[in-house]
Amino acid sequence: MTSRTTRTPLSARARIAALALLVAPASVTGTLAGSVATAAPAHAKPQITEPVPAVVAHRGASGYRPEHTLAAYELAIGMGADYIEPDVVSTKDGVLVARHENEIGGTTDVEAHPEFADRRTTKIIDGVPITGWFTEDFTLAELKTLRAEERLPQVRPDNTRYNGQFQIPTFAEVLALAKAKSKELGRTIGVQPETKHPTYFDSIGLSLEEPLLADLRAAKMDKKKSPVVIQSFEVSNLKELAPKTDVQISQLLDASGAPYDQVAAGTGVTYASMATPTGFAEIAEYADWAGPNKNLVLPRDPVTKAVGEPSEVVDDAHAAGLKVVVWTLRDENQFMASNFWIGTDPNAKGDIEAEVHAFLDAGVDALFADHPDSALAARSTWLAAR
Ligand SMILES: [Ca+2]
Ligand SMILES: [Ca+2]
Repeated sequence: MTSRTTRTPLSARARIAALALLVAPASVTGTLAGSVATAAPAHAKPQITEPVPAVVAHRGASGYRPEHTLAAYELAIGMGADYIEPDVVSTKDGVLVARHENEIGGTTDVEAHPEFADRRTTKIIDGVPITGWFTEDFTLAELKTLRAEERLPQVRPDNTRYNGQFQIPTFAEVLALAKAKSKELGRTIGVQPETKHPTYFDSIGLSLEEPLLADLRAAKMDKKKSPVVIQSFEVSNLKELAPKTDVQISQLLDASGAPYDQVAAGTGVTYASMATPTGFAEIAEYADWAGPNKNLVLPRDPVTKAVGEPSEVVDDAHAAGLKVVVWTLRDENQFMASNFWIGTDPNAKGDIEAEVHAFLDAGVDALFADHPDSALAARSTWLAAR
Protein backbone atom coordinates (compact mmCIF):
# COMPACT_ATOMS: atom_id res chain seq x y z
CA MET A 1 0.00 0.00 0.00
CA THR A 2 1.45 3.33 -0.94
CA SER A 3 1.21 6.08 1.55
CA ARG A 4 -1.27 8.13 -0.43
CA THR A 5 -3.75 5.30 -0.55
CA THR A 6 -5.17 6.12 2.85
CA ARG A 7 -5.90 9.58 1.54
CA THR A 8 -8.41 8.35 -1.02
CA PRO A 9 -11.59 10.30 -0.40
CA LEU A 10 -14.44 7.97 -1.26
CA SER A 11 -16.76 10.79 -2.18
CA ALA A 12 -14.68 13.11 -4.33
CA ARG A 13 -14.18 12.03 -7.90
CA ALA A 14 -11.79 14.85 -8.63
CA ARG A 15 -9.63 13.76 -5.75
CA ILE A 16 -9.58 10.18 -6.99
CA ALA A 17 -8.51 11.38 -10.43
CA ALA A 18 -5.75 13.42 -8.83
CA LEU A 19 -4.74 10.40 -6.77
CA ALA A 20 -4.47 8.28 -9.87
CA LEU A 21 -2.03 10.80 -11.29
CA LEU A 22 0.02 10.51 -8.15
CA VAL A 23 -0.03 6.75 -7.90
CA ALA A 24 0.86 6.10 -11.52
CA PRO A 25 4.31 7.70 -11.50
CA ALA A 26 4.86 6.26 -8.04
CA SER A 27 4.62 2.75 -9.37
CA VAL A 28 7.26 3.59 -11.95
CA THR A 29 9.69 5.26 -9.62
CA GLY A 30 9.03 3.02 -6.66
CA THR A 31 12.17 0.98 -7.10
CA LEU A 32 14.22 4.08 -6.43
CA ALA A 33 13.01 4.11 -2.87
CA GLY A 34 14.87 0.95 -2.03
CA SER A 35 13.83 -2.33 -0.56
CA VAL A 36 11.28 -1.18 2.00
CA ALA A 37 7.96 -2.49 0.74
CA THR A 38 5.99 0.37 2.21
CA ALA A 39 8.26 3.08 0.87
CA ALA A 40 6.31 6.08 -0.24
CA PRO A 41 7.65 7.30 -3.54
CA ALA A 42 4.51 9.34 -4.08
CA HIS A 43 5.87 11.69 -1.47
CA ALA A 44 9.11 12.08 -3.34
CA LYS A 45 7.15 13.97 -5.99
CA PRO A 46 7.89 17.58 -5.13
CA GLN A 47 4.70 19.40 -4.25
CA ILE A 48 6.31 22.81 -4.07
CA THR A 49 9.77 24.11 -4.75
CA GLU A 50 11.13 23.39 -1.33
CA PRO A 51 14.31 24.89 -0.04
CA VAL A 52 16.46 21.99 1.10
CA PRO A 53 17.24 21.94 3.87
CA ALA A 54 14.43 24.22 5.00
CA VAL A 55 14.46 26.53 8.00
CA VAL A 56 11.20 26.69 9.93
CA ALA A 57 10.83 29.68 12.25
CA HIS A 58 9.67 28.01 15.47
CA ARG A 59 6.71 30.03 16.82
CA GLY A 60 8.05 32.87 14.65
CA ALA A 61 11.45 34.36 15.41
CA SER A 62 10.72 33.46 19.02
CA GLY A 63 14.31 34.05 20.07
CA TYR A 64 13.77 37.76 19.48
CA ARG A 65 10.09 38.54 20.05
CA PRO A 66 7.30 37.14 22.20
CA GLU A 67 6.35 33.89 20.46
CA HIS A 68 3.30 33.46 18.26
CA THR A 69 2.80 37.15 17.52
CA LEU A 70 2.55 38.65 14.06
CA ALA A 71 5.69 40.61 14.98
CA ALA A 72 7.55 37.34 15.65
CA TYR A 73 6.37 35.80 12.38
CA GLU A 74 7.10 38.97 10.40
CA LEU A 75 10.62 39.22 11.79
CA ALA A 76 11.24 35.57 10.86
CA ILE A 77 10.04 36.23 7.33
CA GLY A 78 12.29 39.27 7.11
CA MET A 79 15.23 37.13 8.20
CA GLY A 80 14.52 34.76 5.31
CA ALA A 81 12.80 31.83 7.01
CA ASP A 82 11.24 29.35 4.61
CA TYR A 83 8.33 28.53 6.90
CA ILE A 84 6.66 30.06 9.93
CA GLU A 85 5.14 27.81 12.59
CA PRO A 86 1.92 28.70 14.38
CA ASP A 87 0.69 26.35 17.10
CA VAL A 88 -3.10 26.46 17.08
CA VAL A 89 -5.68 26.20 19.86
CA SER A 90 -9.38 27.12 19.94
CA THR A 91 -11.30 30.02 21.43
CA LYS A 92 -14.68 29.57 23.12
CA ASP A 93 -16.33 30.59 19.86
CA GLY A 94 -14.39 28.05 17.81
CA VAL A 95 -11.77 30.32 16.23
CA LEU A 96 -8.22 29.03 15.92
CA VAL A 97 -5.60 31.30 17.46
CA ALA A 98 -1.83 30.98 17.63
CA ARG A 99 -0.62 29.99 21.10
CA HIS A 100 1.78 27.29 22.21
CA GLU A 101 -0.66 26.22 24.89
CA ASN A 102 -4.33 26.75 25.57
CA GLU A 103 -3.15 28.00 29.00
CA ILE A 104 -2.21 31.63 28.39
CA GLY A 105 -1.03 32.85 31.80
CA GLY A 106 2.58 32.41 30.76
CA THR A 107 2.39 34.17 27.41
CA THR A 108 -0.08 37.04 27.94
CA ASP A 109 -0.95 39.79 30.43
CA VAL A 110 -4.23 38.08 31.34
CA GLU A 111 -3.36 38.14 35.06
CA ALA A 112 -3.43 41.96 34.87
CA HIS A 113 -7.04 41.93 33.68
CA PRO A 114 -9.32 41.93 36.77
CA GLU A 115 -12.36 41.35 34.56
CA PHE A 116 -10.97 37.89 33.80
CA ALA A 117 -9.80 36.99 37.33
CA ASP A 118 -12.69 34.54 37.76
CA ARG A 119 -11.66 32.60 34.66
CA ARG A 120 -8.55 31.32 36.43
CA THR A 121 -9.04 27.61 37.00
CA THR A 122 -7.40 24.19 37.08
CA LYS A 123 -7.97 21.67 34.31
CA ILE A 124 -6.59 18.28 33.42
CA ILE A 125 -4.91 18.62 30.02
CA ASP A 126 -3.58 15.35 28.56
CA GLY A 127 -3.61 13.84 32.04
CA VAL A 128 -1.73 16.73 33.67
CA PRO A 129 -3.34 19.27 36.03
CA ILE A 130 -2.73 22.81 34.76
CA THR A 131 -3.76 26.00 36.56
CA GLY A 132 -4.27 29.27 34.74
CA TRP A 133 -6.42 30.86 32.07
CA PHE A 134 -7.47 28.91 28.98
CA THR A 135 -8.23 30.06 25.45
CA GLU A 136 -11.35 27.90 25.30
CA ASP A 137 -12.91 30.02 28.09
CA PHE A 138 -12.51 33.27 26.11
CA THR A 139 -14.22 34.52 22.99
CA LEU A 140 -11.95 35.82 20.27
CA ALA A 141 -13.08 39.36 21.08
CA GLU A 142 -12.03 38.86 24.70
CA LEU A 143 -8.67 37.36 23.75
CA LYS A 144 -8.01 40.32 21.50
CA THR A 145 -8.04 42.60 24.56
CA LEU A 146 -4.97 40.75 25.92
CA ARG A 147 -1.36 41.41 24.94
CA ALA A 148 1.46 38.93 24.48
CA GLU A 149 4.39 38.55 26.87
CA GLU A 150 7.77 36.82 26.60
CA ARG A 151 7.47 33.17 27.73
CA LEU A 152 11.13 32.87 28.80
CA PRO A 153 11.91 36.22 30.49
CA GLN A 154 14.84 34.77 32.47
CA VAL A 155 16.48 33.37 29.34
CA ARG A 156 15.52 36.17 26.96
CA PRO A 157 15.23 39.33 29.06
CA ASP A 158 15.73 41.59 26.02
CA ASN A 159 12.45 40.35 24.61
CA THR A 160 10.45 41.61 27.59
CA ARG A 161 10.70 45.11 26.13
CA TYR A 162 8.01 43.96 23.69
CA ASN A 163 5.64 42.81 26.43
CA GLY A 164 2.24 44.44 26.14
CA GLN A 165 2.59 45.41 22.48
CA PHE A 166 1.15 42.60 20.42
CA GLN A 167 -2.20 40.84 20.20
CA ILE A 168 -2.84 37.12 19.95
CA PRO A 169 -3.19 36.47 16.20
CA THR A 170 -5.80 34.20 14.68
CA PHE A 171 -4.60 31.38 12.43
CA ALA A 172 -6.35 33.17 9.56
CA GLU A 173 -4.28 36.29 10.26
CA VAL A 174 -1.08 34.23 10.19
CA LEU A 175 -2.05 32.73 6.83
CA ALA A 176 -2.87 36.21 5.50
CA LEU A 177 0.54 37.47 6.63
CA ALA A 178 2.34 34.60 4.88
CA LYS A 179 0.40 35.22 1.68
CA ALA A 180 0.92 38.98 1.72
CA LYS A 181 4.65 38.64 2.43
CA SER A 182 5.07 35.98 -0.25
CA LYS A 183 3.60 38.39 -2.77
CA GLU A 184 5.56 41.37 -1.48
CA LEU A 185 8.92 39.58 -1.35
CA GLY A 186 8.48 37.40 -4.42
CA ARG A 187 9.30 34.17 -2.58
CA THR A 188 7.17 31.45 -1.06
CA ILE A 189 6.69 31.64 2.69
CA GLY A 190 5.27 28.40 4.01
CA VAL A 191 3.17 27.77 7.09
CA GLN A 192 3.41 24.74 9.39
CA PRO A 193 0.43 24.80 11.76
CA GLU A 194 0.54 22.43 14.73
CA THR A 195 -2.67 21.23 16.34
CA LYS A 196 -2.25 21.37 20.13
CA HIS A 197 -4.04 18.87 22.36
CA PRO A 198 -6.50 17.65 19.68
CA THR A 199 -7.95 14.90 21.89
CA TYR A 200 -8.57 17.42 24.67
CA PHE A 201 -10.24 19.90 22.32
CA ASP A 202 -12.46 17.11 20.96
CA SER A 203 -13.48 16.34 24.55
CA ILE A 204 -14.82 19.87 25.06
CA GLY A 205 -16.61 20.10 21.72
CA LEU A 206 -14.05 22.38 20.05
CA SER A 207 -12.48 20.04 17.51
CA LEU A 208 -9.48 21.69 15.86
CA GLU A 209 -9.37 19.94 12.51
CA GLU A 210 -12.54 21.38 10.95
CA PRO A 211 -11.68 25.05 11.55
CA LEU A 212 -8.09 24.32 10.50
CA LEU A 213 -9.21 23.03 7.12
CA ALA A 214 -11.79 25.80 6.80
CA ASP A 215 -9.16 28.48 7.44
CA LEU A 216 -6.80 26.89 4.90
CA ARG A 217 -9.62 26.68 2.37
CA ALA A 218 -10.63 30.31 2.92
CA ALA A 219 -7.01 31.35 2.36
CA LYS A 220 -6.81 29.13 -0.74
CA MET A 221 -3.89 27.38 0.92
CA ASP A 222 -5.46 23.92 0.85
CA LYS A 223 -4.00 22.78 -2.47
CA LYS A 224 -1.40 20.11 -3.12
CA LYS A 225 1.04 22.82 -4.12
CA SER A 226 0.24 24.98 -1.10
CA PRO A 227 3.29 25.55 1.11
CA VAL A 228 1.53 24.11 4.14
CA VAL A 229 2.49 21.28 6.49
CA ILE A 230 0.02 20.25 9.22
CA GLN A 231 1.75 18.84 12.31
CA SER A 232 0.67 17.01 15.44
CA PHE A 233 2.19 15.01 18.27
CA GLU A 234 -0.99 12.93 18.23
CA VAL A 235 -1.66 10.27 15.58
CA SER A 236 -5.39 9.87 15.15
CA ASN A 237 -6.11 13.45 14.17
CA LEU A 238 -3.44 13.28 11.45
CA LYS A 239 -4.97 10.03 10.17
CA GLU A 240 -8.33 11.77 10.19
CA LEU A 241 -6.94 14.76 8.28
CA ALA A 242 -4.98 12.79 5.65
CA PRO A 243 -7.92 11.88 3.39
CA LYS A 244 -9.50 15.29 3.89
CA THR A 245 -6.67 17.51 2.74
CA ASP A 246 -4.10 17.71 -0.04
CA VAL A 247 -1.51 19.60 2.00
CA GLN A 248 1.45 17.87 3.60
CA ILE A 249 1.28 16.22 7.00
CA SER A 250 4.00 15.87 9.64
CA GLN A 251 4.04 13.39 12.51
CA LEU A 252 5.91 14.88 15.45
CA LEU A 253 7.87 12.52 17.70
CA ASP A 254 9.11 13.30 21.17
CA ALA A 255 12.18 11.72 22.76
CA SER A 256 10.08 9.94 25.39
CA GLY A 257 6.46 9.21 26.24
CA ALA A 258 3.57 8.54 23.89
CA PRO A 259 1.03 10.47 21.80
CA TYR A 260 -1.82 11.38 24.13
CA ASP A 261 -4.51 9.97 21.84
CA GLN A 262 -2.66 6.63 22.00
CA VAL A 263 -2.46 6.86 25.79
CA ALA A 264 -6.18 7.64 25.97
CA ALA A 265 -7.00 4.72 23.66
CA GLY A 266 -4.65 2.36 25.47
CA THR A 267 -2.90 1.20 22.30
CA GLY A 268 0.56 0.95 23.85
CA VAL A 269 2.04 2.90 20.93
CA THR A 270 4.90 5.10 22.12
CA TYR A 271 7.20 7.58 20.41
CA ALA A 272 9.95 5.00 20.78
CA SER A 273 7.89 2.38 18.96
CA MET A 274 7.06 4.91 16.24
CA ALA A 275 10.71 5.90 15.65
CA THR A 276 11.55 2.52 14.14
CA PRO A 277 11.50 1.15 10.57
CA THR A 278 8.08 -0.41 11.22
CA GLY A 279 6.81 2.73 12.91
CA PHE A 280 7.98 5.01 10.13
CA ALA A 281 6.38 2.75 7.51
CA GLU A 282 3.08 3.16 9.37
CA ILE A 283 3.54 6.92 9.61
CA ALA A 284 4.20 7.07 5.85
CA GLU A 285 0.67 5.73 5.32
CA TYR A 286 -0.75 9.12 6.31
CA ALA A 287 2.14 11.58 6.56
CA ASP A 288 4.85 13.16 4.43
CA TRP A 289 7.19 14.19 7.23
CA ALA A 290 8.50 12.83 10.50
CA GLY A 291 9.39 15.49 13.05
CA PRO A 292 11.65 13.98 15.72
CA ASN A 293 12.96 15.69 18.83
CA LYS A 294 16.59 16.52 18.01
CA ASN A 295 17.79 14.15 20.74
CA LEU A 296 16.34 11.24 18.75
CA VAL A 297 18.59 12.15 15.81
CA LEU A 298 21.75 13.00 17.74
CA PRO A 299 21.44 11.16 21.05
CA ARG A 300 23.22 12.74 24.00
CA ASP A 301 25.60 10.79 26.18
CA PRO A 302 23.88 10.56 29.58
CA VAL A 303 27.07 11.51 31.42
CA THR A 304 28.84 14.03 29.20
CA LYS A 305 25.64 15.36 27.54
CA ALA A 306 27.62 15.38 24.31
CA VAL A 307 26.35 14.16 20.95
CA GLY A 308 28.30 11.84 18.69
CA GLU A 309 27.22 9.76 15.74
CA PRO A 310 23.64 10.12 14.48
CA SER A 311 21.09 7.44 15.31
CA GLU A 312 19.33 5.42 12.61
CA VAL A 313 16.26 7.68 12.84
CA VAL A 314 16.91 9.84 9.77
CA ASP A 315 17.87 6.90 7.56
CA ASP A 316 14.91 4.83 8.76
CA ALA A 317 12.46 7.68 8.13
CA HIS A 318 13.93 8.33 4.69
CA ALA A 319 13.73 4.61 3.86
CA ALA A 320 10.01 4.80 4.56
CA GLY A 321 9.68 7.73 2.16
CA LEU A 322 9.36 10.39 4.84
CA LYS A 323 11.16 13.69 4.97
CA VAL A 324 12.64 14.64 8.33
CA VAL A 325 12.27 17.93 10.19
CA VAL A 326 14.05 18.15 13.55
CA TRP A 327 13.17 20.38 16.52
CA THR A 328 14.21 22.68 18.12
CA LEU A 329 17.47 24.52 17.58
CA ARG A 330 18.00 27.52 19.82
CA ASP A 331 20.98 29.82 20.12
CA GLU A 332 21.34 29.58 23.90
CA ASN A 333 23.81 27.08 25.44
CA GLN A 334 21.26 25.48 27.73
CA PHE A 335 19.30 23.96 24.85
CA MET A 336 22.38 22.43 23.22
CA ALA A 337 24.49 19.33 23.67
CA SER A 338 27.68 20.04 25.60
CA ASN A 339 29.74 19.94 22.37
CA PHE A 340 28.26 23.24 21.30
CA TRP A 341 28.44 25.27 24.52
CA ILE A 342 30.54 28.43 24.47
CA GLY A 343 31.48 29.33 28.03
CA THR A 344 29.40 28.25 31.01
CA ASP A 345 26.49 30.71 31.04
CA PRO A 346 23.39 28.70 30.15
CA ASN A 347 21.74 31.82 28.70
CA ALA A 348 24.74 32.81 26.57
CA LYS A 349 24.89 32.07 22.88
CA GLY A 350 26.47 28.76 21.97
CA ASP A 351 27.94 27.48 18.73
CA ILE A 352 24.67 27.33 16.83
CA GLU A 353 26.51 27.08 13.52
CA ALA A 354 28.17 23.84 14.61
CA GLU A 355 24.89 22.49 15.92
CA VAL A 356 23.06 23.27 12.68
CA HIS A 357 25.89 21.69 10.70
CA ALA A 358 25.72 18.55 12.84
CA PHE A 359 22.02 18.10 12.08
CA LEU A 360 22.42 18.87 8.39
CA ASP A 361 25.30 16.38 8.28
CA ALA A 362 22.92 13.86 9.88
CA GLY A 363 20.71 14.28 6.81
CA VAL A 364 17.65 16.16 8.07
CA ASP A 365 15.54 17.88 5.42
CA ALA A 366 14.47 20.78 7.61
CA LEU A 367 14.91 22.14 11.09
CA PHE A 368 12.96 24.27 13.52
CA ALA A 369 14.83 27.26 14.92
CA ASP A 370 13.96 29.93 17.47
CA HIS A 371 16.64 32.15 15.89
CA PRO A 372 16.03 31.73 12.16
CA ASP A 373 18.84 34.12 11.22
CA SER A 374 21.39 31.90 12.95
CA ALA A 375 20.03 28.75 11.29
CA LEU A 376 19.94 30.41 7.86
CA ALA A 377 23.51 31.67 8.19
CA ALA A 378 24.66 28.19 9.24
CA ARG A 379 22.78 26.64 6.33
CA SER A 380 24.61 28.98 3.96
CA THR A 381 28.05 28.01 5.26
CA TRP A 382 27.06 24.34 5.22
CA LEU A 383 25.86 24.53 1.60
CA ALA A 384 28.94 26.50 0.59
CA ALA A 385 31.23 23.82 2.03
CA ARG A 386 29.58 20.97 0.14
CA1 LIG B 1 5.01 23.66 17.62
CA1 LIG C 1 -11.16 16.51 16.20
